[in-house]
Amino acid sequence: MITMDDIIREGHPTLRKIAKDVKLPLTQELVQLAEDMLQFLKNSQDPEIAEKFELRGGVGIAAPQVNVSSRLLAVHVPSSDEESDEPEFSGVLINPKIISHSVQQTCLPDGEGCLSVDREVPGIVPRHKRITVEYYDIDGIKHKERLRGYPAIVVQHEIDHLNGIMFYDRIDPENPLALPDGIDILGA
Ligand code: 4LI
Ligand code: NI
Repeated sequence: MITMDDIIREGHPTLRKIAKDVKLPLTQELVQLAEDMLQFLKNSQDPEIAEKFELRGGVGIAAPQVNVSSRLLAVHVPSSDEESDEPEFSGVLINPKIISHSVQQTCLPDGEGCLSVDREVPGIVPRHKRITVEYYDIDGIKHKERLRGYPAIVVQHEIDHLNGIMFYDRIDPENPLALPDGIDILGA
């Protein structure tokens, strides 16, 4: 299983590389990695497992964060309503590509965190409010998905990792907490 020891931290050169396209069908090695990454997210969100293995909670992880420079990521966004066990969005995205997006931007009210960043970096991280993303799943099936809100933000954060971009690269260094024009705050 993947634990925090497998996750590389800022300063590691792999986090700044452009990850390579994944060839389909996936090798058995990459199938295992993809399954392990999704399981890591589920484990990190389970209070007992997270405490036992000292996992930090996450809703997204990209292969470069486990030092594999391939265009593959996992997302597991739990349902916002307590009653439902159906996640809002969950899966492995291979060679993901944003094919269109809204002009309207949004951001998380409390900023973004990252499993590869062991500090708080305050600031507005502008993201597209809605995206249409094309990707392949573990079985090599092509998907086209329209996402909004939190899942859209998470997928953009993880696709950034495939391109060597860290969330704080998108914070205005002059005025980190100022809300630029055309950006709303998610949930407000
Ligand atoms: C434990 C169990 C407050 C502070 C609120 C934790 C289950 C921050 C938010 C979680 C913040 C779960 C998250 C992300 C933020 C903050 C990611 C806790 C896991 C909240 C996910 C990729 C940015 C994603 C909303 C500096 C590791 N995740 N919080 N940002 N949660 N989580 N990001 N921001 N301020 N990062 O971190 O997975 S996109 Cl579900
Ligand atoms: Ni990250």
